[in-house]
Amino acid sequence: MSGEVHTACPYCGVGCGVLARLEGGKVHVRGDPEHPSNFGRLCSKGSALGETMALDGRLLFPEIKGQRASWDTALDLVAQRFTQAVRDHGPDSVGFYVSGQLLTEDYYVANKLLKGFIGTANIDTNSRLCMASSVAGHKRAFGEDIVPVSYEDLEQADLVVLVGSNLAWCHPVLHQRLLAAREKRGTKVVVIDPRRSASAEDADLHLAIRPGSDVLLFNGLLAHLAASGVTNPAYIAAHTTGFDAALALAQADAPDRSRVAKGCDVHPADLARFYAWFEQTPRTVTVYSQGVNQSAHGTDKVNAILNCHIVTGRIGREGAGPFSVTGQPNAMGGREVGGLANQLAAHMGFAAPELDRVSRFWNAPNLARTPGLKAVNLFEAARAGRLKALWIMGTNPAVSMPDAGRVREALGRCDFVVVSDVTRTDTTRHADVLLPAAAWGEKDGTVTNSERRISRQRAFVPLPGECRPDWAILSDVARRMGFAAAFPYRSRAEIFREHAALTAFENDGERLLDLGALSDLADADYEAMAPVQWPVRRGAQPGGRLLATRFAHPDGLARLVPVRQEGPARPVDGDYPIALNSGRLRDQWHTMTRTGLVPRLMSHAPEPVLDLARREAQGFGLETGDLVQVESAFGQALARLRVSDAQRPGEAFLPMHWSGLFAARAGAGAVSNPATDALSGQPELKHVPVRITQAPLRWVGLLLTRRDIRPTGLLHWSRAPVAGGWAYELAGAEPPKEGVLLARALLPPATRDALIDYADKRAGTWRAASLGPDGALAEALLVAPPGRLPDRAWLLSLLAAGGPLTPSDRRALLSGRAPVPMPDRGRIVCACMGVGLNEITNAVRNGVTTVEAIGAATKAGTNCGSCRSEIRELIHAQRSIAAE
Ligand SMILES: Nc1nc2c(c(=O)[nH]1)N[C@H]1C(S)=C(S)[C@@H](COP(=O)(O)OP(=O)(O)OC[C@H]3O[C@@H](n4cnc5c(=O)[nH]c(N)nc54)[C@H](O)[C@@H]3O)O[C@H]1N2
Ligand SMILES: Nc1nc2c(c(=O)[nH]1)N[C@H]1C(S)=C(S)[C@@H](COP(=O)(O)OP(=O)(O)OC[C@H]3O[C@@H](n4cnc5c(=O)[nH]c(N)nc54)[C@H](O)[C@@H]3O)O[C@H]1N2
Ligand code: SF4
Ligand SMILES: [Mo]
Repeated sequence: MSGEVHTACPYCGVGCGVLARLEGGKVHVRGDPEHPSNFGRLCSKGSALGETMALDGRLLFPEIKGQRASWDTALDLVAQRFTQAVRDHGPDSVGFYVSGQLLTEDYYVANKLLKGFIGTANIDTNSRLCMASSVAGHKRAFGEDIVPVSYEDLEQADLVVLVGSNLAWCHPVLHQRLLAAREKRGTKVVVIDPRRSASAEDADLHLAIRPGSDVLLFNGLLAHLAASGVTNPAYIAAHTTGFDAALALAQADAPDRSRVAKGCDVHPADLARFYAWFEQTPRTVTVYSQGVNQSAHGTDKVNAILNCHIVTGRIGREGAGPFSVTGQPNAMGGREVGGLANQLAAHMGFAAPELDRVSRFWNAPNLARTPGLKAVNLFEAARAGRLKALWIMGTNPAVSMPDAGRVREALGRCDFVVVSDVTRTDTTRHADVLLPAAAWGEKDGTVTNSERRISRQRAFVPLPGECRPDWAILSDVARRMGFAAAFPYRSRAEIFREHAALTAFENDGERLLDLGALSDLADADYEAMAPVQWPVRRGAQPGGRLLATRFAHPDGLARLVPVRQEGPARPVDGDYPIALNSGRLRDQWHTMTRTGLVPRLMSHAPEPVLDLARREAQGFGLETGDLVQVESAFGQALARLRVSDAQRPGEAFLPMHWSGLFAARAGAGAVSNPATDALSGQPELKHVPVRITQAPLRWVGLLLTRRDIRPTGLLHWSRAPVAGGWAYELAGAEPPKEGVLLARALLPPATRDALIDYADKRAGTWRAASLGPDGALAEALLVAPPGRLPDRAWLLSLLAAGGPLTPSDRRALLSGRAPVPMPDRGRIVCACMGVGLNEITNAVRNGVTTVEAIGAATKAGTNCGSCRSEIRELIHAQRSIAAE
């Protein structure tokens, strides 16, 4: 244990405990066996954390207009420009756009500075794209944004319903906990998702509903529960209001089951099975995530689900409850401090008594009195010139916002843009002032996970360059703007205590968020703080289930909210006939700023791939491997096509991850619709009508290089880190001769003459390579007509080997033929053990038939387990090919 620091994973909202240690200049991580979120487990991303910590590409110094500047100059400028904008145009002319990846202390200071002292509520967060509909739904039903359940409930449930949640890939350790519990108690798992996701692969029942038809499905369930007599009249009478109206609208929406089956486009028998299981299982947990939230009717979807739990009294009890899982490591912490534009602070809003209370607590006479602009409107205000100064922290809106092209335009037009980040991104390109923040492993503070558990993230490496933690940067700007008295912070502990005190301030139990017992934590206790679930009231046991009988509305009753099924913000039509869905891949985190640097994480999905339903692929004459253009009314993207039986007819899926640093134009953001839910302001990121056409390709290429470059002038490129450097896929619409010139221009001028340079005019292929001064392969470039690139395994092995080439390798480079055929492992399926697709399918061909036996034969799936559903699918697929 010596030298190991207890910290928490900076990726998903599961909030796994990590033990990290620096040894021999390398960071080693393992799961913390004592952490109650993961008990020692980590997923593929968490286990690769040590590989993301190299400093190349890190921002190490402040910059003004791209030139290095001192902290003093940079912060003076930020303070001066924000002050000037407020003076000339009023407080609403400035804004912050922050992130669920900030620590609670950072978040608290940002919120207090803008709402309390600058005097505008124009602070919004990437949680607007993520959790806003759940927040709005919780507030409507419960009176407060409360997640009532704990992870244990998932293990104690007999039925787990995953709605719009790909838990297997997005909350992998929680999913592994669920699967382990299922082994013991036979839990049934139902997945409700238009797409056959990895989670659906593992489920007992998958309802591939029509996108956006969740309200109808749950209205039908509510009507069914009422008709079958499992609603709980005593509970409804004592603890809720609105039952009759909610039921009446549900019955009008879903008069009979066949109407629901038709509307949701699922088999009536499957629907009946789901309804019967739900009806018969008191211990039911419904997990929901972005398939619910990221919709123009996300809030109604949330309430449709909550209604079914409330009317059966299945809330706040062992093994029962609705469970909105958070995405980011500190999405929950951000909601606690009030990082959303329509929250004030500490679960308080803008009602007069709350304004009064917070302004007295902060001693802030200038407190913002009304909600501020939500993300989409905030950027629109910047585009329209109303927002004069914008500070972006810990998020990459140029990639992750819907209609991202318009957001880039907004960033270009805004007078003054400050970006705090740890690395260069598509957003930092627009920064007037760029501030280098402390990254994971360097920063220190608290985060709250999906089950309301507060954990410490601890530093275990020194701050590199001139990096500083976000809270310190913000406090310095606050002081420079004249608010020194309110921002005296010298440590994170001081900030945390103040935040905890605010949650308990004049709180006689009406706000469930209460961290009162932590408000006088000594510095040493803060340093040593063990994970703790809130509430942490003075004189009470911390944590536990919430909302069994008392809700946070003033009358203590839950609201049953009548909701009606509505269509998508923009339906498909003749011009844009395909419904495009978007979301996550197993081994990538968001815009790839960290996970995109790790070869073994990138190898699961090395290229941007669009999954398109077989029916449309056939109709359009498209095949797996084609490069396709995806166009919506908002923008376009280019990706490799995969014909998919996991998509419903008429539907396609594009990962959200690719940014301009990893591909020419493969981002889902540019294509996505900025239309939002009227209540929550959350955009409909899961549905946009598109058309899909073949890209006009005349040549393709592969560049292997040790350099980190960003090609320009090409129709298409994408890249992936590989051992020893990068692999760039290139493609163009020009005649191959011009393609060669374009591709060649990517090589460094100095080495262009020192190339092995060979063209086979008849075959239309061309290849080049150069060696570094050390005699090792430095660059290799292949250009060929589409589909004709030679096998690359050998070239990749040369780049990986790194040493001087042998004479036979040199001869082989000249001849273009590998000296010995190299086995191709194929795309990596198991990232932990590095096992490729071909190794697994070979094992199946040799008669291996179970996931366990694949593990024994190849080691695949034996570490974190997140690839096991994919292995199961591969076994099925291989065996059905064999059976044909
Ligand atoms: N590997 C990985 N894990 C992550 C992240 C990551 O980047 N990578 N990010 C984290 C974050 S911030 C978040 S928010 C979570 C997100 O976690 P999830 O919400 O589980 O992930 P998504 O892939 O965005 O979307 C979930 C599913 O919603 C489905 N869906 C689309 N439309 C509908 C619909 O109309 N109805 C229903 N019922 N389902 C629909 C999609 O097909 C998709 O499978 O993941 C967290 N974990
Ligand atoms: N089409 C489509 N778009 C989506 C989604 C989708 O499903 N489909 N999902 C949406 C969701 S749920 C989310 S949460 C968003 C996520 O989208 P983003 O928030 O834009 O994604 P990240 O890549 O995580 O950006 C985080 C940035 O913060 C930086 N960073 C990391 N740590 C720190 C720190 O301590 N301090 C500072 N200052 N910076 C730091 C990282 O380098 C990175 O640039 O994307 C949304 N966009
Ligand atoms: S499950 Fe989430 S928190 Fe746990 S290791 Fe994986 S990414 Fe990190
Ligand atoms: Mo998210």
